[in-house]
Amino acid sequence: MAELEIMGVPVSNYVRSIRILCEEKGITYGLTPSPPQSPEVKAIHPAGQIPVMRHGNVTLFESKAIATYIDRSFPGPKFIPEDTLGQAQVEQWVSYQNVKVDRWIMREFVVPSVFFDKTKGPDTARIAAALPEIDKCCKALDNAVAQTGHLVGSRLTYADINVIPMLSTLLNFPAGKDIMAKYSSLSAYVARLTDRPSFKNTAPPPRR
Ligand SMILES: N[C@@H](CCC(=O)N[C@@H](CS)C(=O)NCC(=O)O)C(=O)O
Repeated sequence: MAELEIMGVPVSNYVRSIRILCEEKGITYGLTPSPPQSPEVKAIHPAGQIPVMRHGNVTLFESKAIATYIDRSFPGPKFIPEDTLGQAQVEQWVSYQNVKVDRWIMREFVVPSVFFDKTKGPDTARIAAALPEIDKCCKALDNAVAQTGHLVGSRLTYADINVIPMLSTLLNFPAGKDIMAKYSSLSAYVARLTDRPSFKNTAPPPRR
């Protein structure tokens, strides 16, 4: 089989989710640390976003599509259930996470907290406005994992793998820790998932 190549910088939450999936499945893959909007990424993703994937003659963009391809094409445990309901539930959570959780945690909170014009400082109003929305996301996720410790059924699926890099990043910030501390089931879930070798093996290098 041709080698699987994942393209994208390791700090990206979506790149990390794809890498966690590969680790959980025991797949050997190459990581090319291409930034968003680089020529090689734009050659595959029309909007220049990461991750993108190359496998022999196959190229794909959008992390959920890449995850589906990898889960179905490679041997190892399945992280997208085969049954219709389980499959739809993974789809449901991944859509919610991409539209709400990624938006409020990553785009409206983490990114403006870390990357800002040094002469102006961070946009504190924008960051503060994200906090109640992050709280709503955490409440919904806490409720969802309370029964089985997972989002879909009672085992790890791509619904968990897609969200864990977002939630673990939230914990790097005091305001994020305060929100998480309100939700005991979600806190236990994050602690368990971040203790897995797949999470530890995909840690991005520390920021300089
Ligand atoms: N829906 C896309 C989102 C990917 C995404 O937002 N990637 C970010 C990095 S985590 C990116 O490329 N940002 C740069 C940009 O949008 O130009 C997916 O699931 O792959």
